Amino acid sequence: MNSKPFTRSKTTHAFSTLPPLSMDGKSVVEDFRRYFSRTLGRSELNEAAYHVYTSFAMAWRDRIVERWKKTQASYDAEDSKRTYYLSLEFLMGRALSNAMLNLEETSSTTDALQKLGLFLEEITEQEHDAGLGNGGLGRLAACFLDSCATLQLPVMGYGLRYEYGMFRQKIENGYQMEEPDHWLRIGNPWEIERQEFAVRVKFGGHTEPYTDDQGNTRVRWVHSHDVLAVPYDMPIPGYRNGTVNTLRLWKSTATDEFDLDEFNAGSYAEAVGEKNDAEHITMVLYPNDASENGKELRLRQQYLLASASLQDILRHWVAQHGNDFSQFAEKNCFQLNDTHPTCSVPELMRLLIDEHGLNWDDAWAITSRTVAYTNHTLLPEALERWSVSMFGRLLPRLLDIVYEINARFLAEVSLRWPGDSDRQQRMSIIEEGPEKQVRMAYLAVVASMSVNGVAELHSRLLQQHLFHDFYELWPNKFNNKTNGVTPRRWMASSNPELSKLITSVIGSDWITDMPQLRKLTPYADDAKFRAQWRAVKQANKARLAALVQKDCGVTFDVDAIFDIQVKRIHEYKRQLLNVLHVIHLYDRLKRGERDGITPRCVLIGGKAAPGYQMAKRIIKLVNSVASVVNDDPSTSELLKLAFLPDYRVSAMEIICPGADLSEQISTAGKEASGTGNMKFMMNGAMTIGTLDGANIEILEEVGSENFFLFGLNAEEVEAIRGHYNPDAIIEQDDDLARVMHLLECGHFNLFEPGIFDPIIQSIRNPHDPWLTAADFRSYIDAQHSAASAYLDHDHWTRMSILNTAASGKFSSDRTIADYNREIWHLPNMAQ
Ligand code: IMK
Repeated sequence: MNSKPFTRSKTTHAFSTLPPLSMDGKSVVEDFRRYFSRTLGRSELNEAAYHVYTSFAMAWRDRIVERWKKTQASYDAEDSKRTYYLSLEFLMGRALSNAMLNLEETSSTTDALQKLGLFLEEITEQEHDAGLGNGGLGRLAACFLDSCATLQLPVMGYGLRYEYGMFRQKIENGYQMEEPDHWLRIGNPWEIERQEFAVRVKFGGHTEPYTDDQGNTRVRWVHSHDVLAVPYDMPIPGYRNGTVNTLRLWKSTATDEFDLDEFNAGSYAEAVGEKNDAEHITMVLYPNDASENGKELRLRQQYLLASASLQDILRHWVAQHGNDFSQFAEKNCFQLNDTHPTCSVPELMRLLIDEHGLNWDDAWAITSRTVAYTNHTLLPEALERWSVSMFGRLLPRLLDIVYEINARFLAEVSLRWPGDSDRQQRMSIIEEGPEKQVRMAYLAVVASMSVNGVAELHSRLLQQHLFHDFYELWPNKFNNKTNGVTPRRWMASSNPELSKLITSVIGSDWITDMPQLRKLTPYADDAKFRAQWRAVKQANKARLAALVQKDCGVTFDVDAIFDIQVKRIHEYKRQLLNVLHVIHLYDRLKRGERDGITPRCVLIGGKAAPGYQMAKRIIKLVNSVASVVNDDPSTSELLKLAFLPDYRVSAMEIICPGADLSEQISTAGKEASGTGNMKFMMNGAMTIGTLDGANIEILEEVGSENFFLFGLNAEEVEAIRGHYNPDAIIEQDDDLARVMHLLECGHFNLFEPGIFDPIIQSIRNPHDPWLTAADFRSYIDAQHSAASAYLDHDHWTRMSILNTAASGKFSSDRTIADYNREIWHLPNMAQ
């Protein structure tokens, strides 16, 4: 690439010794004005809200860049061990308010802005969410980066710079409509393009043996169609500690070579067409959460990330150590965010062997000591498999290597279990059958030094079921890392009033030491503190009600219980069970049963994968039930239901502070962890939930008297299969029978007959994997307890305080400390 350094005299190092920028609000705002009027060339403040945001962000970026360069220089100087977090998704959300919080913005900024007639909140509102992820898995990656920078660990994220992030969801006539999310259209002030580090990535072609200068037989990958991967860096500031880490995102472009033959034959357009193909690779995020789709373009994305990132890391290694890889495994770690970046395993082998001349054993010793794999789901439909024929066509050299890894692995299996060919077949990385498949999860397990699940139950189920054979072979590889979320974004930034109240009684150290929240426990008995706590919650509910009014046109009364379920729409998450409860309440109200009914506002939000028909129908059902319930004057005083369109990170920042009740109602054994559950808990919501994922640990921390538990546990769910009879359950339960009758007689779809038949059938299906009818009764009972508990405001507020007080475990700082202590072993790098 064009990375020739600028010829310079000795005096030009003055470049790197610019005086530090002042953090004073007046100086920030001065810089903002200069960017606005001179760099962006704008004049009327009120005509260009977006440019106001951009120039304000640029002023803050300058202050981050100084710290960023220092941090990176210190990592290079120390030559410390590093971890690379490889992920196809980083759901970053907005950056500006996070940057201001972490750099310790002072109120003088707000004052200086106000002198110009500008309000900070209006400015931050202009920023478009960076929605480069689907849900929990992508947001976890973002929370982890925040914690790594806050704990001052040398960790770098590698991902893809999708031109289009998660689609924008519109609701028309109750149905989900998808619109493209062109988040970069108006520019992104938080990224720095680094053309000088662009790398070439190969696709297609074939492999051939050759003899090198020393007479060794080696392999080369030839006649490939190459694309160029260009990195864009985003800063990840730690919390008030001078550390700024890096998230490096790759954009694919064409190499600047044209097919000269085609070009000269007059096929100019065809020659340029190749450019187009290359640019498509990072065009759009696949919008599937916890399900795979097997498309070739997705495999191209996965390989682009793996190859570009590893080439980048090896280039950096060689620049510092030359071609000596003896210390590489001690100094590097690759954490795979699910199997999506697992091409990194054969790609690291390829680069070490083909490009750097190592032999197989040395390359494998490095790979199998540096790679670690996190599994994020047990759902079979989400386990990635690539057809061998497609894999070999696109990545011929990698397929050779995968076969070699498998052959050596199966030899190890047969030494451990001689003659057990069943087991060999079960454990093979290549699944035999009419269409041979590469099992990416097995490849990841075989190559990794660590395999972890994301909550205690999930990690246990991985060992007992999905990876049982591997657990028997290598019990020590397996471990748990219960997820967490960052308290900076999810409390300090999104709930400033609650944070202030907490800090007023226990000081501010909790922001980086969440277990300190336990000090709030005695304040649950303090009437004055409870009144303050409740006042904050009511104000947050008012803010949420305003959002619901604006985006749904539904009026929420802040004195009602706010009952909220926001997450991807998926059958296993059982939004349907939630709707059945709403129908049940509606039915009771219509029958005049008002005693003991607590006014309730139910909010459901989330996106359905565009190809997931059942999930889309559930959205339609929510909207249909909502219009009947909200429009009926005999029920709407006491019961409201709203579907919030376009649920995303910035919406959650308003939602979780205003929640009373958090719905975590998945079929036990199906939700690997959940992380929304943690955000609600920290902000003082009570959980109604099953014994699934991290709910179990939430219950353990807060105690069963402060949690509404219901439903079958994971063992009972497995035990019921084969003799589950939903029709009998419905017949024996009058409430459920009435709910089913309202659905079946078409009460919610009078003008669209039949549209909910597939949903009704799924509830009545004895093979319903999600067991909706099985948990109905205990769910209704738990909801009833929650409603009664809410009527005693004082008691509820007590429980709310105790939930926040018990939420310390669910900080991603704790999770990252666990990863570091047990897997990464990185030094703390105080700046
Ligand atoms: C999610 C899980 O569904 C959540 O339970 C978990 O909290 C979160 O990951 C973070 O660990 C997307 C996925 C996935 C598997 C595949 C794909 N698991 C999760 N999102 C594509």
